[in-house]
Amino acid sequence: MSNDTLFEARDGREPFRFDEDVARVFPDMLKRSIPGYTATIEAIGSLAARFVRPDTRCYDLGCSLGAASFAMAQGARTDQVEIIAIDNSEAMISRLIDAVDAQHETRIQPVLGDIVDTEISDASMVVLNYTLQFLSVDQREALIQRIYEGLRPGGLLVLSEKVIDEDDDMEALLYDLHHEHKRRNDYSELEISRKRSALENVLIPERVSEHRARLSAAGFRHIAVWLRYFNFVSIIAIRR
Ligand code: GEK
Repeated sequence: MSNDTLFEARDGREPFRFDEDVARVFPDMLKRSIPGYTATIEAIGSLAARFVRPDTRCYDLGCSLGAASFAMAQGARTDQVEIIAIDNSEAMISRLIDAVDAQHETRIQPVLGDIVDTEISDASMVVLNYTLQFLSVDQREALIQRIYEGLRPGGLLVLSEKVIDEDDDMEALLYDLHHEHKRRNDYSELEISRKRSALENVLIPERVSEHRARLSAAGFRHIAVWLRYFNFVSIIAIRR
């Protein structure tokens, strides 16, 4: 696995893109940047064991290199499932195609596409692992609604996101703690601030209350935050 030294060279003035250079260092980048990332991937496997049903589909929306897809494949207690792994980054999808081939994981189907207009149907599990935050805010409601409609009764959505705290003082503290977390993971001050600039207006976090309201409005009646680590949360929602 290559180490993420991307922002030693990039100055952060170009908006962040999921290109070839990012794809090459991506596993290292996510593990060092997102507090709780490894825990979400583990939990997606456990949740798949409980929620994935035979003769249904799973969706990994904004799959990147497919970590959540492989976790669902390992956790699912059935071979009779299609795991549709969608991303609009060619660099990510071409690497995922190679990984799926290398591991002979025929249940995972990598798709190069935009999650804004992908059909979702017959789903027992849908994962949005740190992806919704990259859509413009006005596109989010329609996507959550389509996910709800595409889930079978009893189906599960996992939604992981960077969030803003409701309390301004706590937001400042959690922001600092995230910064410190990155420094402890060997990113320099310069790399951290350059990446922050590159993500400005690209990653748009919301409050947990906004996510809950959107999920409720779409029809989800059972919603819980199952993980929070500083300003990163993971939410589960079940369609009844
Ligand atoms: C993981 N879920 O390892 N359509 C499709 N893909 C998109 C779109 C879009 N409109 N917008 C962004 N993406 C992964 C990690 S990363 C999170 C997800 C992060 C894709 C984008 O190309 C990238 O691969 C992914 O969403 C976000 O569990 O980098 O913080």
